[in-house]
Amino acid sequence: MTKTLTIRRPDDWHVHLRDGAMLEAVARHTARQFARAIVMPNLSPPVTNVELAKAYRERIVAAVPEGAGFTPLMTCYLTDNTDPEEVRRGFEEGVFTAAKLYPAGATTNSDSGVTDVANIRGVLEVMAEIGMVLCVHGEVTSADVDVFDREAVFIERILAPLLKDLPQLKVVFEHLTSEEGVQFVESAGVNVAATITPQHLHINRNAMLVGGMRPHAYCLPVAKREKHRLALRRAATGGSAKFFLGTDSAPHAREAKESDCGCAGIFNAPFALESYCAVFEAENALDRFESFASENGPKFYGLPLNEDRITLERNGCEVPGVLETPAADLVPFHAGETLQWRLVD
Ligand code: OTD
Ligand code: ZN
Ligand code: ZN
Repeated sequence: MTKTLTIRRPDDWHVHLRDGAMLEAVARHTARQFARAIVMPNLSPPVTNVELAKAYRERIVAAVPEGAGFTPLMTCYLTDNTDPEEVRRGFEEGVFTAAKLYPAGATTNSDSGVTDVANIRGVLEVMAEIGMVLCVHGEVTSADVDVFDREAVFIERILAPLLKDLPQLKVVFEHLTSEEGVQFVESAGVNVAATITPQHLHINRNAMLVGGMRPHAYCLPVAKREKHRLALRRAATGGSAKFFLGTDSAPHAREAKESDCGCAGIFNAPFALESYCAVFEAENALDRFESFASENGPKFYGLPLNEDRITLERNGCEVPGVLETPAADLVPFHAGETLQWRLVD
């Protein structure tokens, strides 16, 4: 008999849905798997105020197949000039679920990000006061810091001092990639949690660099040494409520990745649950998959749990080598592989 796993419908607490033709091409994949998703605001230009977020939310809803029952949760892109009262208003009106801190230059479309957290002190004070979540891209950008060390240095230089200064602030350390990150989140207060992507549970930096350069394994923060991947697997599958699902699915056209300066980002939305499920099975932790995927996130955000259920079947799932879409050819995470679990539609 085929093994099955039925769990509360999960949410994706970190996704890039893009805009225009790319949004049309990718939104369906997220909506098929998840009830809600925290939508990252790094469009060009970025989603920096309430009006832009409302309009973007409408475009997302229009791009999702009818009857999908999918709710996008919007985030505000913080800049050096963000008005604290705009953030408060967006949160109180139910437009913003969270705000996003991109250190300027840290990742795709982060040039308008924050150059010094001191510049958003007023915004963060308001967020701490109203209980609004700060989503953090936790990497420093200084040229003198090695790209593999940027997360650990961010903790030391930025995040630890920030939480000392504002101990009530709710922080999600996004796409955690390091053992130092895991230890920091575990030892911080209940107001600090983290998302973990499928790729950082599956691959270490060898996947990018051994046997040739593999642009489809390149994302930011970059995958690190094996010991970091193992720490992330322990964190995700260990039962702590501080860690939850956030795919960081970040589609780019195939030719933009396979280039002399390839874009960062892994497109994992089409088979995200299948990918996570493989990890939980390998770690003998399928009984903890539901809390990671469907409970810890909403509890941290103070949102209700989803009431409907999804089922995964263990009868094989072939991941295509490429998805041809009107927007672009997209190479998904696990391209050409067979995963064991498959989401039943
Ligand atoms: N990382 N690519 C992108 C965002 C993320 O840092 C991230 O959240 C992107 O393309 O938007 C990536 O590698
Ligand atoms: Zn990021
Ligand atoms: Zn991201």
